[in-house]
Amino acid sequence: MNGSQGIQRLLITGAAGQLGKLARARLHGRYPVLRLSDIADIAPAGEGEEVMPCNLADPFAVADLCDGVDAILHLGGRSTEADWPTIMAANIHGVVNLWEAARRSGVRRILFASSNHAIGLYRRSETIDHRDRMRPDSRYGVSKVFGESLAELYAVKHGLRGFSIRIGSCLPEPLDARMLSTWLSPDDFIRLIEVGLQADYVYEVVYGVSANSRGGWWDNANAFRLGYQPKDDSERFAAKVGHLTFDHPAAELTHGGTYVSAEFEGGDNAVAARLP
Ligand code: NAI
Ligand code: 15L
Repeated sequence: MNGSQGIQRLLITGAAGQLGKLARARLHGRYPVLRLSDIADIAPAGEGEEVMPCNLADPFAVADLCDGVDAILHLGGRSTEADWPTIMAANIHGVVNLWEAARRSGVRRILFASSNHAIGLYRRSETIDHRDRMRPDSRYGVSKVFGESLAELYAVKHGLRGFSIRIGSCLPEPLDARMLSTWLSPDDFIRLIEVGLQADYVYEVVYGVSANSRGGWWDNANAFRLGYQPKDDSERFAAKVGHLTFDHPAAELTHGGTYVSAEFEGGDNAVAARLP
């Protein structure tokens, strides 16, 4: 095996989305074929690319999508909080369909875009690693817990390598004080994807976060062990956004921020009583 682990065709789901467009641009030419898929419109295929529109909630379409694929970067689905039917279709039925089709097609590894909202209920005063139990902060976070569990099941029982990346906040710049701790730069995102596509593992959980001076919420030793070397630090944006905090204690106390405070029933006493 060379550095690309013999990957001939890499499927990127969510290719029309923010991270999908980034991955498409940055992984172009690294593998013989990028298969790009989304429910939304995608820019036409260029050299070394295939475009296959697909609703992940449709098992038959997903079966076709996985045919001939060696590895998957799974970015598709609902990327923020939503009602249950929306979450169920894209992030529950969608991942079941994808992993099952991947298993049947002989796909060898799937990188899963999980989220910090799978562990969003932890307090900022706590440092957690990949072994701490998941504590989702939203319906969206529950769907990421489900996806991680599914990935581990298929890795152990079926030999389909799984790499769950609990992404913090991946965008060009942090937008508020919380993101000074959760920021994942676009360059570090690609570095972590490369580790996931190349490293030797059965199933791993890593944090998608840069080398932020204000880190400390997530001990990312597991990612470093596998070869991740983040280079960016949010600190250069601190003066710009460091004063931007939230007005709800549940948001300000926790890793998940406003995903925790949204729909939080009860006042400050309830926050103190229910957030251990
Ligand atoms: P995005 O919302 O820009 O992209 C998601 C894409 O999935 C969209 O293009 C959408 O059309 C597609 N999609 C939604 N439902 C679908 C369905 N039923 N079938 C097929 N495609 C469907 O989100 P973004 O920011 O690019 O995130 C990518 C992944 O990374 C998501 O899974 C998100 O949960 C995860 N993530 C992203 C973070 C970030 O900071 N951008 C942080 C944590 C996790
Ligand atoms: C996520 O999971 C979302 O996909 C993204 O839009 C941000 O909200 C991010 O988490 C975050 O926590 O900043």
